Amino acid sequence: MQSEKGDAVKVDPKRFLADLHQLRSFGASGIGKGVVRPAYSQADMDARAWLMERFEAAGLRAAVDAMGNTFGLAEGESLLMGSHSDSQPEGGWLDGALGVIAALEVARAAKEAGGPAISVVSFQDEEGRFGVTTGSAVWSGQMNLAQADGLTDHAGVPLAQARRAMAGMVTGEVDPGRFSGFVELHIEQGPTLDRSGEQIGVVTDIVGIRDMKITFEGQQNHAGTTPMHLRRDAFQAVSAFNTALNDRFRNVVTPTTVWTIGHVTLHPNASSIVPGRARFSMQWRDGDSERLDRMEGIIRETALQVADDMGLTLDYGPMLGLEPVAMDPRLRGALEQGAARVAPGLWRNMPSGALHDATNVSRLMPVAMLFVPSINGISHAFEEDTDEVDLVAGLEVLAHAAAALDQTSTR
Ligand code: HGY
Ligand code: MN
Ligand code: MN
Repeated sequence: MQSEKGDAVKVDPKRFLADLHQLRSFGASGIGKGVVRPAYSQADMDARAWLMERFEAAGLRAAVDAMGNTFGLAEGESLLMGSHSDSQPEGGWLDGALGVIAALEVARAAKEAGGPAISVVSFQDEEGRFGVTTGSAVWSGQMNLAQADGLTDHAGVPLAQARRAMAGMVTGEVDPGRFSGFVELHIEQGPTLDRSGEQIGVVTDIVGIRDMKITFEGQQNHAGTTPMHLRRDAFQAVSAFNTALNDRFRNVVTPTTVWTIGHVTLHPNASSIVPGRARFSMQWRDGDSERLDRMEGIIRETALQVADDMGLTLDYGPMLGLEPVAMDPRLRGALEQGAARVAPGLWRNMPSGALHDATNVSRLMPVAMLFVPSINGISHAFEEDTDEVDLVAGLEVLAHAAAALDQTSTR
């Protein structure tokens, strides 16, 4: 009997949780529930092979595109649900994985109930080992495959080389035209819901991002015999740049603007050598494109001034970016209805400070997202976790939305 509009698809929380823990076993770090499952790693590919089996067992057609985006396809037109199953170098067990397995459970339960048609996706390299949400960026046309192939990870491995490991799994391209929209369940990865004691966040919009590499080149030298005033020390340049930037951002940023220098490589990275080269990641995020652009100008001016003042050269890598995006009102409304049913008085509308594949997918179709709390607001760390009762609540809201958005139901 097909689910009626408004009532939820009848999901099986036990089966959902069992699959979620099974996915965690691929790349388990052995520290807490953490995982190490970077894009195209063996653990990532094993997890995708397992997902393909689960998709087929759920009556979906498994498909993998050239980037390694892994789909479970319902027949005909369907609503797409999912997220990503690759992780950060030190990842949590739920970041991305929750959305993929919750989508699988809703799709499976819907299939068992005779509808609605739900397809599932696990995008590749959402965590940006190579870029910024690379798999969905290529699928959505935000960048082409050749551009993606030219991206390299911090170790200098080109994406073209990394994805060759998955070549045997590729079945062909998946046409976005078969999907009526995309809904992504994700952990909040921040403190809001955890602090408020609420269970569900219905996302209003996703911030924009800019991400680039900056290199200062000075003079490698002896750490004992080189007087401080004669040094052209690349680390000192990064330090001076960071101090100046924090000061110059003061009148431009808001309390929700963020910027991060998360990866720094010093060359030759030795205790007794003045570093001649420093290459670092510069990333900033905000809900306003204008502000992101203004921050870019300040970053470039400040880097140039530091290089001039300290007698170093300056080089930029490619800048990658995504604009802020608002969620689709109709899909968001279905999530709000579900939240009100599942967690009355325990849900809110909120922006996403984290980036998600939904940003890219919004170029192709209506998208919406919902959050469940992250304990202590921690994510991108092995300690990332969420109470099981909240995981199941998120699944049930997704199931409500699937029924509410069902195009074919008569009522
Ligand atoms: O960085 C992000 O916002 C996402 O978790 N990759
Ligand atoms: Mn994620
Ligand atoms: Mn992440």
